[in-house]
Amino acid sequence: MSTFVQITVLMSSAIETGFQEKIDQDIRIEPRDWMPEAYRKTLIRQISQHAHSEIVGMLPEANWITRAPTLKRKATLIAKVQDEAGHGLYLYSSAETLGVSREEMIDQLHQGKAKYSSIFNYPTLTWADMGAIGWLVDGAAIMNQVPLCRASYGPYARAMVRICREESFHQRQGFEILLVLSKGNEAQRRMCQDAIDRWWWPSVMMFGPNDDASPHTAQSMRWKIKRFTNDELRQRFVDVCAGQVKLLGMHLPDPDLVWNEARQHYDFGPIDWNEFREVINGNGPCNKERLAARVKAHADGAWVREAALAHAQKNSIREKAA
Ligand code: FAQ
Repeated sequence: MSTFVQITVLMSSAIETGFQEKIDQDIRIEPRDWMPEAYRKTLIRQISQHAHSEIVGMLPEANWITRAPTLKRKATLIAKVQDEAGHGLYLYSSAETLGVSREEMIDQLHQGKAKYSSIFNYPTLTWADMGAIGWLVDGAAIMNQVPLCRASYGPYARAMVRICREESFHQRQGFEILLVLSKGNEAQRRMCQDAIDRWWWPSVMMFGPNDDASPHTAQSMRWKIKRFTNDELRQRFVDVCAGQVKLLGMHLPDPDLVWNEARQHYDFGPIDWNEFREVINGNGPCNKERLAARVKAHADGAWVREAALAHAQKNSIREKAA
């Protein structure tokens, strides 16, 4: 090895050590800081998947805006769906600071190359599903996302602060929908239990594969992108929901769910990882419908983007002339 190559190797390993030391000291990494290519790619992968999830996640709930039972419920649901759009936009902006364009990310989604959360490939069959999504899906999202407010990458962590505040409101509105149904008549109580039965296991799967089958967790923990493992967060979620479901007078559809005094946690039954794999590989109940709806919405919105661009260009010409 030539002296020049040796010096270059030594310098880059010193830079890499310095980077990890910053992470270990909880110093935030900002867009202009040096970062290993793998760190940048991991963040682009996770943040863009997260952004896509927020955007595709609008579809199952949007389905019920026209059928919400009261005007107040309709207004709340519209606000919630709009919040999810906002979350998607903050997250795309945050990913853009890593050098990827929004168009590239959206293209990857539309071509079926980028993942989004498995949960949004399930259908919303009744009004109670709006409650179950808020309570369980937003509940799982918060459990996973509050630690992301302390992620090592500044723009991601800062975006997560506002997102988590809004998700917290979403979770409560969902629980309240179920609470009202749980105090209703026999048909309403059945609808409530049925929604919990259908959304429980897909929500448990949202946390991703078990730690020993998760290719990214160990490195993401070293880089403090993730602060807890998939299984740690899943366990917390099960523990919280096992308590909350009692307030509804309902049950979680898991005969193996039992408090384990020694572990100080709930034990729970096996997860159907085959179903999870099918869903993330594009074969869930609604994958094709969701992607087609996204592609159509993007094409239908082309004139808005063109008009906004033309307006911005016109303004900039006027400003220069003034
Ligand atoms: N669905 O090694 P890991 C929301 C993939 S937002 C699909 O464990 P990682 C708000 C994973 O990407 C919900 N794919 O990976 C809302 C990887 O594939 P790749 C979204 C999944 O990244 C509520 C492979 O499996 N939240 O709900 C899933 O370390 C209501 C191996 O997995 C976020 O995105 C899954 N569930 O950990 C909106 C939070 N799980 O890329 C509307 C940020 C895993 O190698 C209505 N993301 N995979 O091809 C994260 O925290 C992490 O990315 C995990 C996965 C925990 C999701």
